[in-house]
Amino acid sequence: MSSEQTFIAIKPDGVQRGLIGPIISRFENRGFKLVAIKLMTASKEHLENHYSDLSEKPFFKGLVAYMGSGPICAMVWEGRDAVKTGRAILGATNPLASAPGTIRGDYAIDVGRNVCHGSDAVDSAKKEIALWFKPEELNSWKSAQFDWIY
Ligand code: RTP
Repeated sequence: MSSEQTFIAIKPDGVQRGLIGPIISRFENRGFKLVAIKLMTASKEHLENHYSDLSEKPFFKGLVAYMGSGPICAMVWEGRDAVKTGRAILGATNPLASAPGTIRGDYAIDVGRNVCHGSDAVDSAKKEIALWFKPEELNSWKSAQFDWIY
């Protein structure tokens, strides 16, 4: 089974609204394997680094302030097509365009409070995982369920 990893983060609004459990369940239920997880209040520098490709956007300063306003639940999930499927589970960036059944389509209304983040490409997933986690925080384990999911 060819497998990849993606970085998924429950943003401060998702944590404050008690959505950690429901969001984790969606990834577990779909058949992905949790490889790393931690609650972390990120510094301004860390978030500016994470969103460096958006630094020229008018919403950048507000985005960094929002993301630093409380703890984030940072995770790494693994499985077939984890990056692309992870984005599909999250839904479109703007919750008004997110389909019902997606996380944003079910739990959000405002693009500036869209509950969760997911890597948009395999390369960015690698960079984001390296930014948010030390190598020793990534768990390598065999999920017994994989034999039944794949
Ligand atoms: P994310 O990185 O959070 O998963 O979001 P994304 O790839 O779907 O979207 P991206 O364009 O990278 O935007 C990052 C985050 O910036 C906020 N945003 N605000 N017009 C606005 O006010 C606006 N546009 C984007 C959102 O929180 C978005 O998730």
